[in-house]
Amino acid sequence: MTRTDWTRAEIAALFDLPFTELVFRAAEVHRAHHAADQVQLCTLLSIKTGGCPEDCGYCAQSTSANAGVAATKLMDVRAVLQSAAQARDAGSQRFCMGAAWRNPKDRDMPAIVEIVKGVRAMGLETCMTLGMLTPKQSGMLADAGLDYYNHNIDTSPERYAEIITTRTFEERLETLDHVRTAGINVCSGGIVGMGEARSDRVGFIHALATLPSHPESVPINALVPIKGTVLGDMLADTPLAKIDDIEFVRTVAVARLTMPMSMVRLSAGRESMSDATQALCFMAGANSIFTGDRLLTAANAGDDADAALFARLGLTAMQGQEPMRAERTCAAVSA
Ligand code: SAM
Ligand code: DTB
Ligand code: SF4
Repeated sequence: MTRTDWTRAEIAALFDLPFTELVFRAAEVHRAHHAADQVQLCTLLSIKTGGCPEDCGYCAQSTSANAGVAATKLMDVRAVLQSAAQARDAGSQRFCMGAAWRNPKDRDMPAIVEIVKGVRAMGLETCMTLGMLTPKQSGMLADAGLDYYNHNIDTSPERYAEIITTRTFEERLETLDHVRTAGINVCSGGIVGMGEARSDRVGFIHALATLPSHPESVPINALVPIKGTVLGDMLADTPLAKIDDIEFVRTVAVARLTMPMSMVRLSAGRESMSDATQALCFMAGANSIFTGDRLLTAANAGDDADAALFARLGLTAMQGQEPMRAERTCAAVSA
């Protein structure tokens, strides 16, 4: 039975464990619920880039940033399907499509629905991240057969307003609730390395692990510091704020321990991560990555580097599907 009644003190105590003990415990939990030598491959495509009215301090696609990202319109359905076919042929299991929107407009929905149906018909799992959704839009995506919706909580509730001022943490939870209610699997995680304190990492994992049901996928991104974004520029000025690799691995391990059934994705930031750090993340329970040489706007490790890494570590690409609906919890948030 997975727990959704974690306390912050319990999560802080996990972070405080001796590193080898923490990784050992996380590896045990990983092996109890997953094939530990298999890693899920997901491919990202930005289907609508830039010009976003939100002011997320990490993001190159915000109109508040000055990162040289040109705004585009929503991609043509056929072009999206072409990219999806390439991803499938490269061995990807899930195709994740992102749009730089605060929320989709109702007039965007028919094209989005067509994209979901088309990608799904190719035998790929579908994931979309389009910003905030209404219950009606969530229902339309569910009816189209969308498998996952990505909507990150990004950091601790108390730090949220320092990173994003154009929406609230509460609004994030509302969309997650709409998605869950519509019957779509939830993908939600966040970013570490934004100059936060360990207590924020505790609060971030606590918020995810005490949702009424754990997200089926939990992306843990290491901040990609992009010049022209608030956080990218801050980190360039204060390099000491960069997160320590061991602390990053601890975060992955605590996510694995508190959300045993979830897929924990080692997401953005792998391009500048050593093989040794990535190996520790896989040891600590990460079992999913983004493949390809591009994330949304930033560079990713690339298929050749990943093939070499997998060969070096004896990892294989996950085939077929993890259970479509991960175990549901019934414990109250904090009874
Ligand atoms: N606009 C949608 C939204 O915000 O929900 C979807 C796209 S948004 C780019 C998806 C996620 O990417 C963000 O929530 C954030 O966690 C992650 N992300 C964005 N920029 C990043 C960066 N520079 N480094 C690491 N992660 C980043
Ligand atoms: C997630 O948690 N990470 C992905 C995906 N969900 C959409 C996005 C990472 C973006 C990294 C920065 C960029 O490419 O602009
Ligand atoms: Fe917009 Fe998403 Fe970037 Fe925030 S993270 S600025 S919502 S695209």
